[in-house]
Amino acid sequence: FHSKDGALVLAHILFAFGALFIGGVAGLLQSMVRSGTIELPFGIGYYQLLTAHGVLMALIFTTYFIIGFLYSGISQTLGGQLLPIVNRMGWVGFGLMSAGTLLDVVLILLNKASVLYTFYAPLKASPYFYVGLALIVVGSWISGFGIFYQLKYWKKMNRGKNSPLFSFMAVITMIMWQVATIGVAVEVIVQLIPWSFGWVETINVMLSRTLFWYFGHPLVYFWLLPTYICWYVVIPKVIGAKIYSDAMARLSFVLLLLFSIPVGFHHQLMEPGINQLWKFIQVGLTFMVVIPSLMTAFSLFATFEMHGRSKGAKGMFGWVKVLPWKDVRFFAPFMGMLVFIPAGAGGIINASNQMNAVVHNTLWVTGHFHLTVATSVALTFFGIAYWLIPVVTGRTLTARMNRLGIIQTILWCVGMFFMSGAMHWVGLLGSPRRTAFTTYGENAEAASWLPYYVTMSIGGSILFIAVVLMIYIVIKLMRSPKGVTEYPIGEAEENAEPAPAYLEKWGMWIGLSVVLILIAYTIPVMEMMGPMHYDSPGYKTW
Ligand code: HAS
Repeated sequence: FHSKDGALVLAHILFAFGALFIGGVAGLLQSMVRSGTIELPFGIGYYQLLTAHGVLMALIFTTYFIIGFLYSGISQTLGGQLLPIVNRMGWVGFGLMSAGTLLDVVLILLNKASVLYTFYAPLKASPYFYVGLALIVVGSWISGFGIFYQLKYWKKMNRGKNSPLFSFMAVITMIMWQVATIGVAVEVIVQLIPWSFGWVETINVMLSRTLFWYFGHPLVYFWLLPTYICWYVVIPKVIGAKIYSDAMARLSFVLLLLFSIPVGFHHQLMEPGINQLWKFIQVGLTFMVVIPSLMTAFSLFATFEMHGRSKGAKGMFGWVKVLPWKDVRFFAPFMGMLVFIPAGAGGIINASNQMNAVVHNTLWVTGHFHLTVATSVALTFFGIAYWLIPVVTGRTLTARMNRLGIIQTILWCVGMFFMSGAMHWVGLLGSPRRTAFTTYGENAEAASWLPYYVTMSIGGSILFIAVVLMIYIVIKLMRSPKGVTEYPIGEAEENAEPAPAYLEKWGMWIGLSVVLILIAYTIPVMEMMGPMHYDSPGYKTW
């Protein structure tokens, strides 16, 4: 692996794990402060810690890891080295994002931005928090443009050829990100910054939430798509199999691009200010975005089964036995896949209008995203780290680290089983998502939630141990013996048909995606900005 690209990738990955560690500490502390188990000095409070936990885990760990991983893959598959300008763009992106992150973390720690990771109005942070967010977004755009540029150059050099599957998927991921972040950029620049500086007195809360969720839902697919890249492209190579269908993998990514964005209203189903018709349309589109995930499940089962049969596996589930259970590069992402089955089912429940009324704003939702992003995605990213760190540092994964990695994965799953399981259950009993337990005082209903809270903290503590173990593994990986580690990129089945060229008509897919967004959003946004809306002075959190 080229050393200059390796340094860029490593910087992203290490920053990501640094964020995971601090975010993990904040996660443990917030649960203890929320339940009243401890009181912290300097009045450090629940919402402050919850903001630190959410921002560092959900926004910073993921974004850095993803950009590092995508850069590594395009360097590997598009010419074996990044163009010097692309490498520089990667560093500029990294620099801007890091400046924004440091500014935001300081403000959160100073309690000047306890506005949670969703940060929409009416909660108001210090204006500099929003400036930090803008830097993070602009930095990620520059990194994204670097990826597009590398592909454009490769295409020029390889006229008429399909781009390699990894880079095709990386480009789709970043196109989706660039289109989605326009919403949050407008919210931050046009609404939040002028309002928090005091240039305007009030803010249109409905619009702010809508612009956030226009970005917030594709944000979760920005976490999922790189996870799918690993499942589609890396896992077949790791287990010694072939990719079931290159064309189907590409099609599922195109569908994810089309349907990930015009669905933000499924986070706002309980909001009175949006007409039912538009909610109905966006729920319909939400069910469309489930289809590529079902296609992914089908492809993965097919890959595993065909591989098993090629090794002589018999019976309906004989193929399960021949999978490399002792290889953490497979085991960690596989556990992520397994968890994604109930996690996805939970998502479908959330998206169903009537059932959303039962679960919205309860701990069920927190349980849902700890299975999706904090298990399926996180375990897959850990699974990638076990080979990516050795690849970019010119080292090897030792048997001891592999064993520790398996233990880490099991600890994570056990901790999450208790924590997320209890969250789902107590959510159905009505326990709210973000309100401190103590708020409900002596209420008998609230008292019945207590055993679930205890289970949540037991699970959370196991997870904290697993975070510390992961950080230990990362440090050890940086010092493992020198050697060459292969970058695992799978190949398609020999008799597979090549992917049709129209799948790479970027202009057409971006155009279609914009049309769907306009259909889903134009009229409701006009209504929100029309004469019937009320602006709010907001609530200053500091
Ligand atoms: Fe979600 C809320 C609906 C997927 C993350 N979601 C959230 C929030 C987050 C989040 C962070 O409609 C909270 C936001 C906040 O702070 O308020 N979600 C869905 C739907 C899906 C879905 C329909 N969510 C995700 C993913 C996330 C994520 C992925 C992160 C990565 N979600 C919602 C809704 C809400 C919501 C509502 C709002 C709730 C509210 O009221 O506030 C779908 O995309 C899910 C499709 C997935 C599947 C599963 C396919 C299974 C596969 C694995 C195959 C396994 C194999 C191994 C092959 C259909 C691909 C098996 C081997 C064996 C041996 C068995």
